[in-house]
Amino acid sequence: MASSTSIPSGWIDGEPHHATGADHIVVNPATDEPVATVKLAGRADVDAAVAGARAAQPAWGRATPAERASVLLALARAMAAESETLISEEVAHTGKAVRLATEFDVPGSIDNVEFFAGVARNLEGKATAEYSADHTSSIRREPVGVVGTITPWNYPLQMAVWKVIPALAAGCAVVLKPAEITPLTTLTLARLASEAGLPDGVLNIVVGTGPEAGAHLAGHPGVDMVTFTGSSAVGRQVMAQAATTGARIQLELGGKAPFVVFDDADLDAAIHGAVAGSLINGGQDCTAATRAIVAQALYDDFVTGVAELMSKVVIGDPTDPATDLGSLISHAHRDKVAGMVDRARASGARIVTGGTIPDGPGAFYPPTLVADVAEDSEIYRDEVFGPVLTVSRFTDDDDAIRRANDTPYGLAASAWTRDVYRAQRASREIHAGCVWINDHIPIISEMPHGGFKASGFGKDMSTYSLEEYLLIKHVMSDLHGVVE
Ligand code: TXE
Repeated sequence: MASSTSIPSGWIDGEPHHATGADHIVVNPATDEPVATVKLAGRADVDAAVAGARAAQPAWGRATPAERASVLLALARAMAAESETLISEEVAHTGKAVRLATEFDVPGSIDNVEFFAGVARNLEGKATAEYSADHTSSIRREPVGVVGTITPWNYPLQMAVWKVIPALAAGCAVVLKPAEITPLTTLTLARLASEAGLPDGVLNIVVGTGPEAGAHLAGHPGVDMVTFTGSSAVGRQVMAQAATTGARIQLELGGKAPFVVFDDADLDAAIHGAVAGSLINGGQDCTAATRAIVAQALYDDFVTGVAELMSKVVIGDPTDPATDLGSLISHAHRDKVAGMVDRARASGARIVTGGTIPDGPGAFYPPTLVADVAEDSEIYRDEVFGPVLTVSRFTDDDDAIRRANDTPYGLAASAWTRDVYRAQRASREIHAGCVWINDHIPIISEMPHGGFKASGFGKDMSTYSLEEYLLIKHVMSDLHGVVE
């Protein structure tokens, strides 16, 4: 994409929307080169998008499941036909490795669209429930209405799809504000949806900043529900904004996933799982393995094995299919990651590998293993969101579970053991929305994804996600005259 490319500020009522706000330059963080320029959308643009969604929602809500499914299947086909565009845009504005975009972001997004096309046709209420001798009841499922969605920059396409598609399957209309630093694939998704036959106004995009467009959308009286993926701090602000209108909310916030290795674990599998699980998307993944908590007996071998494997990771040009790890999202974000590692080093933790910013352009940061971390240290407690894994020891199983749960977050976790009872105990006692056993990271459309505690509430993906976008209405009819 040429540096001079000017892109729309959004997609409203089935066509590109051009706002008049300040210019924002979308930068490729792997090269520091400009990718595109966008005029930022503001409050008036959000108002126009919400008005478009309100006008379009009733008819879309009345479309049959077959009609909605047919549009979603056409969208999936259109995404597959333009997957090269989606992949190159995703790599250009995030700096992520093309292999990840090719094997995960784009096919995962297409699969999610296909999944909800199927789910849309299984949407059932309940007829003729009998709660009283003189009445008959039915339970109707109705779309929530207009959904305002705010998405982050780490998986721009997948996050948009996870929020938008179940809403569309349920019969809602959507106004989506992507992170303004990664707007490309969200705009393409909206174009493809229109080309696939989605009625005008059912999916609207506004590319603006969080405090301006995002805050206005979250508190908009024309929005019935707000869904958000991002930081815990902003998630709380979004919740407060939505509270001003009483909109329903769903929040997927950060994580600090524990990776618990018991002394009977398959060490080799755990080492590979830790490296893959901590470096996924440069660690800019809310479910990434961040805290390895390892049995004393395996600790030294685990540290040596992980460091060795991390040193083999190929970091560099994201467009090269041989690259494992591209750049982080920005220099500012890399400075945040590097600062946390530097402070860990200064406070006595051992940087076993990585931990140094490489020379040259791009926001690259190497795979980093930080051993012997204190339980009260910043790097152990706070979300780093970079290719950084900490490792610490536990004494016994009680201590392992206590450490796993010793975090405000509760999104994802893994336990590594060959003992079925230990695995069962870990899966019951670790307080997180997802517990993997002997694996860390698989994400499949059927899986409910969403956290506990400071990681938010509600689910993305899975049939549970569709429930988020549906109202339950009880209709009760008096049968006097029919029933003696
Ligand atoms: O996220 P923000 P940032 C975590 C991760 C990362 C940190 C900060 O630890 O280092 O958050 O990232 C919009 N009202 N995660 O600052 O700000 C914003 O424009 C309404 C975890 O980029 O939360 C963007 O569209 N909206 C996470 C979205 O919120 C507002 C993924 C997310 O940005 C707003 C990303 C406001 N006042 C970061 N302020 C995950 N759960 O996967 C900002 N936004």
